[in-house]
Amino acid sequence: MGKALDGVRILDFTHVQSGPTCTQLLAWFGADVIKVEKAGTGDITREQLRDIPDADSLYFTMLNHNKRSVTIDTKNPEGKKVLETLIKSCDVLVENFAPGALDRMGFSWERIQELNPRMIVASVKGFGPGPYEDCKVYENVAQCAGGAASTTGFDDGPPVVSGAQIGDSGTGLHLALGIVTALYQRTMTGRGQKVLAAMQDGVLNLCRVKLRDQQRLERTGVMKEYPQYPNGTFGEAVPRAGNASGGGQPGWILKCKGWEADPNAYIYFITQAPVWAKICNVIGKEEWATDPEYATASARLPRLQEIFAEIERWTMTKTKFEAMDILNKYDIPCGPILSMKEIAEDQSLRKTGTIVEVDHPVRGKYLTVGNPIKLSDSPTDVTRSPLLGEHTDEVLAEIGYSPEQIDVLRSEGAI
Ligand code: CAO
Repeated sequence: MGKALDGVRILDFTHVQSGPTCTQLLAWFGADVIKVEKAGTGDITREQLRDIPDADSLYFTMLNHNKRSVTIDTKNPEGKKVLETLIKSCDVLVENFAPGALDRMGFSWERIQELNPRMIVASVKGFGPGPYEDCKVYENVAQCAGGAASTTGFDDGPPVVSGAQIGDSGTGLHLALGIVTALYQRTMTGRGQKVLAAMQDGVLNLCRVKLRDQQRLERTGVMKEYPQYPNGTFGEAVPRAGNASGGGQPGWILKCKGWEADPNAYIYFITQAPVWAKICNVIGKEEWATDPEYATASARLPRLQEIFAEIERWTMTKTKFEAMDILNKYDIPCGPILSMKEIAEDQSLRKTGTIVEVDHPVRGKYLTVGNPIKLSDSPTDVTRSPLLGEHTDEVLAEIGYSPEQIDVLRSEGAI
């Protein structure tokens, strides 16, 4: 079976996390992704957080599947010529260098357009145009600048960053969508275009509900589904909401059996209004289903803490999986707090290809997260990340270089 992006060639100048997640997705959809790296060192993550000496780190291998690697010195005049040939033969150039680095290499938008007017140039930057546009940015900076940190954590504690890499992988996702959209527009216009995904913007897009709440707060001074209501105070900005649900159905994280020893023996419990009577039955508080103090969603809002404490008395008598089994029978929305160990061992995630075991010639077998997006006509086969420069000769031969020319380039240090 073919792949959705068969025939699309990507010149991949990405490094670290945000850019590589984007090009990895495109590779999984069938694009030929040619990763350009510095000779000798390559993507800095190859050696970061290493768990096996001299083997590419999991940081690198888990973000660079299904790609080819070429090493080119982009500051060497002959290396630049190789890149010019590559630019002419590719559809998309993806980069997440610090602001200005691509221009300093001599590959401005204008120059790239001269070489290939169909080229789409896609960039991740920390910030869009404005006071911070020249800043280098990493994941947590984006989480802080995009509104995630100020709205995450508990009211009596400092801002907290999320384990989910919404700044890096989140922005990579945004960029991937921008790229396929630009490819689609190119089928009509014949022209390439610039695609920019700023990490601050990507995080803010994922924090959309918090900007919603900022405006609700300014209008009403209070948000009744927040844990600050009714006893706490609201300030001028959206406060940290602990584990409250971000939507209209109140939820909280509750202890389950074994919580004293197991840091993840918890369940997320949502008191969804349509199943309120069933919740009352399950926890043995049948009277709450008809008591006007508890029977309606609005009557419950000032009593959420008391209600969750009562539900927790029930969840503490069950393991999180026992509680799930019971609650699911009644269509009560809930979710176990799964540890990474439990996720790694989950057989259903293995079956769907969301968790995949990959073999690597240097590091051996390891687990990775496969393609989370499943296309029925474009199945994903996850293949290992490339060794540094593994495909330099192969790719140069494809764009017309003879073995002798490749030898000369190598002796000049261009590749
Ligand atoms: N050959 C020769 N030189 C190369 C090269 C190659 N193949 N590939 C890259 N380089 C050079 C670049 O030209 C640049 O040189 P100059 O600074 O002289 O122009 C240099 O390597 C370093 O690039 P960089 O500035 O992007 O890298 P850094 O380690 O200093 O910064 C980062 C890293 C991530 C902070 C920065 O790239 C950035 O802000 N990127 C945009 C935002 C982003 O994606 N952040 C997410 C990172 S994941 O947490």
